[in-house]
Amino acid sequence: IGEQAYLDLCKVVLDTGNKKEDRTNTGTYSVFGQQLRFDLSNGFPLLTTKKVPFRLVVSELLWFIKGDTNIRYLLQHNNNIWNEWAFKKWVESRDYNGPDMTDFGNRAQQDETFNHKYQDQMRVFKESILQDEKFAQKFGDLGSVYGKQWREWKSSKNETIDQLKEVIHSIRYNPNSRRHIVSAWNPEDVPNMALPPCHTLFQFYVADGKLSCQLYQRSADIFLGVPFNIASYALLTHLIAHECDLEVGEFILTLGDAHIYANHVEQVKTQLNREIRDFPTLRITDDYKSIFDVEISDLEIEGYNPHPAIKAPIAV
Ligand code: DHF
Ligand code: TMP
Repeated sequence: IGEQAYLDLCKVVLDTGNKKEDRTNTGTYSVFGQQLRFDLSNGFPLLTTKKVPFRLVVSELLWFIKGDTNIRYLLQHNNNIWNEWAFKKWVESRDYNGPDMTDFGNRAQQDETFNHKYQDQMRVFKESILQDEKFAQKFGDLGSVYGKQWREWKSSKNETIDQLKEVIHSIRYNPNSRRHIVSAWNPEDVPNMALPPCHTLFQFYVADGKLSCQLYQRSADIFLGVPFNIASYALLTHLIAHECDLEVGEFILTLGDAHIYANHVEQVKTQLNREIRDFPTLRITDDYKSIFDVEISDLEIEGYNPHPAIKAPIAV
């Protein structure tokens, strides 16, 4: 339960994980099929054994909720977590005429000269997204990713399905339903996404006046992605509970391929040597009407006293 379960999972993966090559050519230690549970009434699950930047979790979740798939909104909120996947589309396009950026993720880590060139191009890219609306439309969009599937799933009859609105309606008016599901995995659309959804499908459950949520995550970068995913879905559960006048229950994270990248092993070992602290508390200001109107300033985390951040390269 809680943060200890996360650290235990890290240990299991380091001790028993399969050594497995992967799409990014980084190499991983991996296990298949694991579950973490968080009692949301026992504090907000923002990990304390390293600092997890809550403001980035918030702006990413509000971006999903808006149905936005363009990184421009994230950049406007100084959130850089999706840059590499939009950048990749740009440098592979005909519009790009700078130095060759093939395999930039790995080369930037191995070759200092190349890294400077990469940083320069990334700076140009970010400025163009922020300052040039046309450019942003063309190269800031990640395709039919989360926001699109949550809010505007296109049916074969060309209707639009707002899964998030519908699930909130069913939680409120038919709480006992076993069909409170939102799926981001749209097989027809997967080829049109910068990255096929890692958090694939989630389900809500209401009992005893409490709202619980379970997420199926097909692929889990345990060191970088999972701490964000836990906080993000815990926050979503709080927002929907608040909207439906429910208390919060549990967040359950079920993992498919749960992996630690080979270049995160030292960082994970550092984290495993740290003492767990109490989880912080989430405060939602009471003046917003609906989840679709929530603003970043409506959400605050109190009593967060984590160990320092630990840097690690992300596999692209
Ligand atoms: N690819 C991979 N290989 N792993 C991921 O976790 C991942 N996550 C994505 C997109 N692609 C991915 C979206 N979510 C960071 C965290 C979550 C995330 C993307 C990136 C990240 O780099 N976190 C850093 C801090 C970043 C910052 O301060 O800007 C961290 O230390 O938590
Ligand atoms: P894949 O598509 O080859 O599985 O690569 C996706 C990588 O990103 C994988 O390491 C999992 C990680 N990831 C997360 O852990 N959480 C996330 O929210 C996202 C978007 C990605």
